[in-house]
Amino acid sequence: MIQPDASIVILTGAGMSAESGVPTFRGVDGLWEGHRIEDVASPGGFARDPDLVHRFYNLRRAALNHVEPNAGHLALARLESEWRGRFLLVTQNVDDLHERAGSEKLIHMHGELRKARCEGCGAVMSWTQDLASGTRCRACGEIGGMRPHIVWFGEFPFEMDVILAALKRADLFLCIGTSGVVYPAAGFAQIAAERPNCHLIEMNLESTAISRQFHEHIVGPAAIELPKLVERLLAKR
Ligand code: BV8
Repeated sequence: MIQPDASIVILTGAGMSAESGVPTFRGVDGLWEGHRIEDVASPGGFARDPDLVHRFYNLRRAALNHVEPNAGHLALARLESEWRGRFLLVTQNVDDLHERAGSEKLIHMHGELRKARCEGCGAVMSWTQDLASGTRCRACGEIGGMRPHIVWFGEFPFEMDVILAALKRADLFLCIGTSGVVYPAAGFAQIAAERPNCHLIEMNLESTAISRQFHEHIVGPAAIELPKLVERLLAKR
């Protein structure tokens, strides 16, 4: 029974954006143009072949111009705006569909496709065009230091302190559309479960590497199941 003033923490993965037409990682078997994604989305991969990595992100950034938030994104934005208790949405996704649906209490723990960062001066800036090795930093004017503002494999995810604090006081942990393979996100359910009365719900098309950690499983597409779950949660107020 989720109280109306309960504290909710939500984690989303690539399955959240699948019905918007954004391919999941498992969907491509973790490969892109024959490269293992861990090799492309890594500091080593960027050092070895920066233009290959820029191309990987340029294609995905450009694809964002042709996708829209789905009913699942809109349902989470509605829950945030109408929920009286604490609310935090943590996404592993680097697309901007949650914010375009209206979500505000949102952390992109793995970064954002539509942002770039200068390794020279550290500036993070909104970026919708292509990036390349010769791109000049808009802040310091240097060339050669620009990279996607993305957390690669082997790099530290963003705002882990805020996320861990929220998990430790969560009354409901809802995990949507993630295969539960990538850490530390895959370990969040275990942290939430340490709080005695926290209720854990997993929403996915299939069981995952972390399914056994959840009390409740909603099997089905997020764009269909999430609006129904939000309706249920808000009806109890
Ligand atoms: C870290 C940005 C230390 C990039 C991403 C060995 C060697 C080296 C490293 C490691 C190692 N073992 C473990 C590690 C750590 C590593 C890791 O976990 N590796 C894995 C491969 C084993 N992790 C890291 O390196 C992380 N950093 O550990 O730093 C640290 C430790 C603790 C605390 C602080 C620091 C950094 C990881 C971040 C990497 N960057 N993204 C980019 O996007 O290009 S990860 C990227 O892949 C995504 O962000 C996402 O997290 C992950 C893909 O996972 P999912 O989102 O789950 O997507 P997937 O396709 O797998 O699954 C989709 C699911 O949706 C499926 O279950 C499917 O059934 C479901 N679905 C599909 N359609 C729908 C649906 N569900 C509902 N409705 C639908 N319609």
